Amino acid sequence: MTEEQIGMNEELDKQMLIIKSFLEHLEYTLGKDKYSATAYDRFNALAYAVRDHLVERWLDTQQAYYNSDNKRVYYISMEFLMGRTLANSLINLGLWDDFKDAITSLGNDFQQIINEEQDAGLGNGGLGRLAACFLDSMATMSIPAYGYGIRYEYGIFRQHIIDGAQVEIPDNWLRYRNPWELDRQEHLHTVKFYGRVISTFDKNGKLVREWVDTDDVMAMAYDTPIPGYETNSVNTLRLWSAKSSREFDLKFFNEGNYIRAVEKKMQSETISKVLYPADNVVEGKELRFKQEYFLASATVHDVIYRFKKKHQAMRLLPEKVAIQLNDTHPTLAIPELMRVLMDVEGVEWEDAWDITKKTFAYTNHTILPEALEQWPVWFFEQILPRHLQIVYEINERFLKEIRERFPDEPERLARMSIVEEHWERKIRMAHLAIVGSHSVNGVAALHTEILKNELFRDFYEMYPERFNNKTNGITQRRWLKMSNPALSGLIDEYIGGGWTRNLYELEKLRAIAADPEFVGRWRQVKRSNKESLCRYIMQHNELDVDPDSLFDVQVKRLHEYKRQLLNVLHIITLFNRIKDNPAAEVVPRTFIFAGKAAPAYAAAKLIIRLVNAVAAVVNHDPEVAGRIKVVFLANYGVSLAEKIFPASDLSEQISTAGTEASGTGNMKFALNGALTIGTLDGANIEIMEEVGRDNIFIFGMTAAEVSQLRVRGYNPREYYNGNRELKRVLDMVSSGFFSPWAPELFTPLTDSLLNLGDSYMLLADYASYVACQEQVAELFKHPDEWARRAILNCAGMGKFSSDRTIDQYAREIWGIKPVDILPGAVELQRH
Ligand code: B1H
Ligand code: IMP
Repeated sequence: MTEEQIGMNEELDKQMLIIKSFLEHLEYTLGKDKYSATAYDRFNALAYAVRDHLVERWLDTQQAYYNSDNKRVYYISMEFLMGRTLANSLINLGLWDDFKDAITSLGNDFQQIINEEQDAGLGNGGLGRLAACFLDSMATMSIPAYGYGIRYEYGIFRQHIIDGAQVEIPDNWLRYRNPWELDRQEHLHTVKFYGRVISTFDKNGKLVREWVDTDDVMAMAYDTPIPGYETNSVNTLRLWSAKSSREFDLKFFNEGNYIRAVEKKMQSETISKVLYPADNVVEGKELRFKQEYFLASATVHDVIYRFKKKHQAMRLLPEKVAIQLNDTHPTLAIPELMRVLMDVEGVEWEDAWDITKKTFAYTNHTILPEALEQWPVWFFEQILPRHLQIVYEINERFLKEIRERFPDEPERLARMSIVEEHWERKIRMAHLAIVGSHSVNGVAALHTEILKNELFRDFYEMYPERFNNKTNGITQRRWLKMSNPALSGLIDEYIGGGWTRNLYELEKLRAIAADPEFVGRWRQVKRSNKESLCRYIMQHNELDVDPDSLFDVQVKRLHEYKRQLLNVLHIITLFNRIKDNPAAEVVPRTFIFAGKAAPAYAAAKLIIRLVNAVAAVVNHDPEVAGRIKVVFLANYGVSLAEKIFPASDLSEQISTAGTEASGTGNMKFALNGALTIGTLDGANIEIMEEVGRDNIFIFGMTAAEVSQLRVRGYNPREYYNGNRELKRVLDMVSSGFFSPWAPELFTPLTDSLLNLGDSYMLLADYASYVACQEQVAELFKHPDEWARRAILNCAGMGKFSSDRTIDQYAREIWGIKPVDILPGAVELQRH
């Protein structure tokens, strides 16, 4: 046989093995034959076949971590927005082509099977997706890491748009099987709630606390393997599910009330039922508080259990364990570790506190006041009485420290106290997180400066060495290689595939950004991605859109600070200009929106209705003649995002400066060759630094100007009265031009701008936004120049790989080194 023939034979063998595995899973795991198998069965059979490839590396990885005994990191987060897993796993394993060919050869539509998978939507938006990107990067970089979260039975709701309004449908994603998870019946921890604390003395005369008469809930582990890209490392995402404890409440039995006893057990399982669907807003509900403690407690148990397999002395904990808190949501882990160290392990306060501070690090993701967690003291009194004692003691010692450091500034005590004393007493979770950690980081340079100089200024003055920045990033494996195969293929052809592991290699594109052949190919790719999105829009919105029009896209959670409404004001402005002068030359644009509003957030839901109402008018106006169209795509999530970014020309990142901590969608757009129109907010600033001021459309006030204007006194009416186009637009909205059937429908929106202070200063930025959009339109008339700048944007994205972010966390916060996983090295030991 020739070498070529041998190669072909090996390929065939590989394919035969894949086919065999797929068919066996269909038959033996799922109990189906080709007659009874549904499309979803085929997806599951495929997923199991892929999972089999992960398991060996997974066991090897875990064993290698155990043997090396390197320091490990625990990333605790209330949210992991993973999206789909199948295609991503195949790409990370390097098995995409083999599986595609094998499954297609059986007469299946591979893409259709992939589309059968449900999104794992266990998160709201950026914060949850960041956690998912971090998992990918940590595995790719062979960092011994674990994700810890909650296995919500219902993820983020599915959004339907009915008569222009959002309708929420429960996301019962576990109703069908989840082939990626393995339940770990043996990893079961008891989480205590309620009860009371008794103090006694042990035989040495030492004061000991016992937390008794508790209501217990079991936390059961479900593990999902997280494969790295082109590596043997497979890490673990462990999600906790609430199960009732085995002991029934004897009281009910004695009363003969068996059903009541079972009911009570069932109630405890509600803890992991549902994800709270508000992004950047806290809902101060008791169930949420219990969820947070449930995650914190089960995870701390697990950390200690694993640590103790190798070590006895608790003071070694910070040398072996780093715990990263994804915002304050898991901060109860701090008093929980203190409790376990003292009440269970017998460690003295001073040592326990030293261990705790060295172990924990806290990431802040927002400065919005409505998103800063403060839990009523009475929640603690009832639900976590022992933790309240501990938090009080932490606070007393902390206040003493402040008094010593700043003896002449008594006002500092109230400002910095962990306990907020006004009206209802509350625990400020951010203060607890800062005091109990050795590191506090923001998620973009500007955001970290705001933390240091404004929100946490007092703390920065006291502990300057704790504060540091870690600008967010995204994984290029999912957000370019997987979701935009045409563009990644083109990039590979010109500069090779090294960018998948080192995103800075995209810099090589700079040299060919004006190369006519490359630019031509680049434009073809964008055009064909836009055509697929057109087909999607036709299917879902029954709207015909022009793939040659400028795709102007704002996709993200609906929130007033993100200013989708400012975008709408611009659309109406263009509409008016066309109506005034139908013959004028207009650059055709398709405005694409997508995003979910928190179910209780009335203003955000009304903005969705306005977008759809404006769409109804604009899209069918004969004078507009299709030159501008407005589309709201329902049910934005990871999978829809993967379709939209590759097809976008213009990325809208228009939050009021100083409000968006970082943003990560901004990075995904630019990586896929969209130009950004944005304010100097969050990571937009760093994107501008990387791509160059000439290659981004910046408008509006800076964060400093926003603050100054607020201090001077902001009067939105000045802008309204001073700008005829703006006045006309707002008058149309408030007078029912877009809602003749209910003329007052949208007045709450104009009221909030004109009469309630326009908190996010849309009116102040309107003129500058509209002018900037004129520059956008002008540039779009020169498609090669547009493409050149888009290429330079892509070329400048090196910094925004989550690999870079994770490398900085690992070196600068965790002190953790990678552990190389040699394939099969430990296999012999295992058997
Ligand atoms: C972000 C949140 C958030 N910041 C509270 N804060 C939540 C706050 O359920 N809750 O109670 C949920 C989410 N989410 C986002 O984090 C920021 O707004 C983005 O700017 C940032 O890019 C992202 C990741 O750092
Ligand atoms: P866990 O994450 O602590 O459950 O452990 C995961 C992996 O660590 C196991 O699958 C083993 O590979 C390794 N491991 C844990 N405990 C032991 C042990 O006692 N001996 C050898 N390997 C262990």
